[in-house]
Amino acid sequence: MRWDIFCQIVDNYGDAGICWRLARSLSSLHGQDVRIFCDDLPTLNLLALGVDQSVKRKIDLLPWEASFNNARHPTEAPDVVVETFGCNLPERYLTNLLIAPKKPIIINLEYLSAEPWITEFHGKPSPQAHGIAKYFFFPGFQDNAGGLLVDPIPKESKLPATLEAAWSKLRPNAKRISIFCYPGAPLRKWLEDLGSIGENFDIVLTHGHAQLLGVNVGQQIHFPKTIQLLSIPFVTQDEYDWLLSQCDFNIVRGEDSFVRAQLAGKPFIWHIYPQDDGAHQVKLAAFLDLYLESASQELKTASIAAMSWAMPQEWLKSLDAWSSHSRVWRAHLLEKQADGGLAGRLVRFVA
Ligand code: TRH
Repeated sequence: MRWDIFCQIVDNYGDAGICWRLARSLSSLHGQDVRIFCDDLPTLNLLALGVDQSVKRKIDLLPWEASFNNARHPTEAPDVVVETFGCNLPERYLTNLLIAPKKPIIINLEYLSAEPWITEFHGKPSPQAHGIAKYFFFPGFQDNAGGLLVDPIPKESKLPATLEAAWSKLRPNAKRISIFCYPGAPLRKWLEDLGSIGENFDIVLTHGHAQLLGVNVGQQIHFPKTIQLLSIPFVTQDEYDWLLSQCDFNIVRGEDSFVRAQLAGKPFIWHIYPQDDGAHQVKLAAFLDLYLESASQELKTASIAAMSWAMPQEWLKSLDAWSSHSRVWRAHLLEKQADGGLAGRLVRFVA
C-alpha cells in the first residue's frame, strides 16, 4: 500500500522522530511505500541522517507543499493517509483526495498514553463531512491499544563517530548518565546532589544541554570532581538509541525518547512534556502504575521520587534493583509488542 504521512513540527524533535520511526518500520519491515510530507524538512533530515541507504531510499521525505498536487494521479493516490498528532491535512491535498480515483483511509495518529481510557477510543471512526473514512489510532501499552514503535530493536553496535570524542574521556570506574530534558528541570541542583554522593559519574549532555546548565555562557559552576560533564552534538536517531543503551541511567523526555529508554532496558527519569492543564501529571501517574506494577514497595517509592526530580541521594541506593526491573520491563514490552507493535497493528488495522 502507499502511505502518506503528514508531519507538522510543533516544537522540538518528537513529531519528526515519531514520523520517521513509523515510516521506516512500515517500509523496511512491512514492505509499504511511504512518503512523509513535513513542514520542517531540515529537522526531519537531521534525525534520518546516517541511516542505512537501503532503508532511506525507499522513503520519500518531501516538503509539506509537495503534497498539494499529489494524490490526484492514479499512481500517486495513497491508500492510507496518516495525520500525526491532530495536524490538519492541507486543503489542496484533501480536495485532490476527493476527486482521486480511489478513496484512502485516513488515520488520526494520537499521542502515546498509558491511561486506560484510550482503549475505548482506539480504532473508533471519526466521521467527516467530506465522507472519507477516518479513524482514531491511539498508541499505547495495553493489548487493545495501538502499540508502541519498537523498531529498530536496539542491539549492540559499534561506537558512532559523533560520540568518539566524548567516549575517549569516559572513566572506567564511573557510572554513565545521559541527559535529554526540558528547560524546567532542576538540573544543576540535581547534579550537585549527585556530586555529593562520592561515586564517579560521567554525564553525557545531549545537544543544547550545556547551555541549559549555563556552562557555555560563561557561568561558573563548581561540581565536585566526581562529576564529569561531556557534551555531545545532535546525533542521528540511531546514534541516540545507541547512546541510551550504553548508559547506566538516562534522563529522557517527550514521547519517542521515553519509549527508547524503556527499550534500552535501563532505569530512567521521564521528564514528561509539560502541559498547562496539568494533564501530564495524570499521564505520568498512569504510566508509573503500569511500569511499577510488579516492583517492590521500596523500588516504587524510589522511582516515583526520581521521576518527580527528588534529589539522587534520596533514591540512588535503589539503582541496582531498578536496573534489574528495567531489564524485566524491556523483555515484557518486547513480548507484548511481538505482533509488530504500532507499525504492525496499524498495517493490520488498515488491511
Ligand atoms: O524532542 P521532544 O521533546 O519532542 C516532542 C515534541 O515536543 C512534541 O511537540 C511533543 O508532542 C512530544 O515531545 C511529546 O522529545 P521526543 O519525543 O523524545 O523526541 C526526540 C527525538 O529526537 C527522538 O526521536 C530522539 C531524537 N534525538 C536524536 O535523534 N538525536 C539527539 O541527539 C537527540 C537528543 C534526540
